[in-house]
Amino acid sequence: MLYSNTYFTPMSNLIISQAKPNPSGKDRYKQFTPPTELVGEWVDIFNQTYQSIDLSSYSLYHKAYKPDGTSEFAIVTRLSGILLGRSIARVHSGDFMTQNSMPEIDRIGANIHLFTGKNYVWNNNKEDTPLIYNAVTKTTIDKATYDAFPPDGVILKRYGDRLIIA
Ligand SMILES: [Ca+2]
Repeated sequence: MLYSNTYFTPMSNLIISQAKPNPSGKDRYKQFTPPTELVGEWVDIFNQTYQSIDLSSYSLYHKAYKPDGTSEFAIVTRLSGILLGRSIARVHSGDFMTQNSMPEIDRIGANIHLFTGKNYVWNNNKEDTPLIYNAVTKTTIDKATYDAFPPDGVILKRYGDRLIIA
């Protein structure tokens, strides 16, 4: 798996390496959410170590805003599966989809694909912060923030503690 070492990488075993928080297209058509657009909303988690990691100890969180404008971290999904060393797990919104059914941009660049089973979750009109939490040790493993209004269909890259347009 190609992974650029030019990214700043904190000394955590798992890091948020990329995100595509705004799938290309309109996202919603009245009540209908096209599955091939929903699967295009994702966050990549990179195993920086050379050992396999059991992801079931970890959960993915994001910044949820309340009506008064304040925010708090809310769980997106519990993770699952074994992530091999130097490999990437892509956490997609929506239900399970075979790789053959995914648009190429959402399929390539990841070793395993996980699904939240939920609707869109990553904020578009406000900043958001994917965060990896170890529920066993009760520690935050890594987090990275992107600015409000991420461009349509763009993969944000990790730089420092941010996810930015490369
Ligand atoms: Ca969109």
